[in-house]
Amino acid sequence: MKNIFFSLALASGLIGTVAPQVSAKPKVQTARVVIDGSYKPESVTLKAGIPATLSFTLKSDSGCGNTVVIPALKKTLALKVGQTKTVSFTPKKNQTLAFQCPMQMLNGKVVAR
Ligand SMILES: [Cu+2]
Repeated sequence: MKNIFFSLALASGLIGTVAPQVSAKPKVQTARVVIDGSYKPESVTLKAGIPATLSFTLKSDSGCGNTVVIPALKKTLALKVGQTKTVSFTPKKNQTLAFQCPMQMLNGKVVAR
């Protein structure tokens, strides 16, 4: 990645005018959803292009809400009370990812900007 940037920067004459930003690690953004009969919050906003970790914590027995389905990621998380499970992905710009119970009675979403 660094080499590619360097070559591009050289080719486009950027070197000398813009200092390359070489960060040690890519940033990771995190978001949490608590399931307590409903999703709290029901809508999560993430930044596009930055790796994200989204966690679901089951606070109380929420029936079929104990299972979270994220169709866009082909993920199904089965939770026990007190348990937290996470999914990791990199949201794309203007992407909306739904998360829901298997019967789609509980509905939440991740919006990437
Ligand atoms: Cu349901």
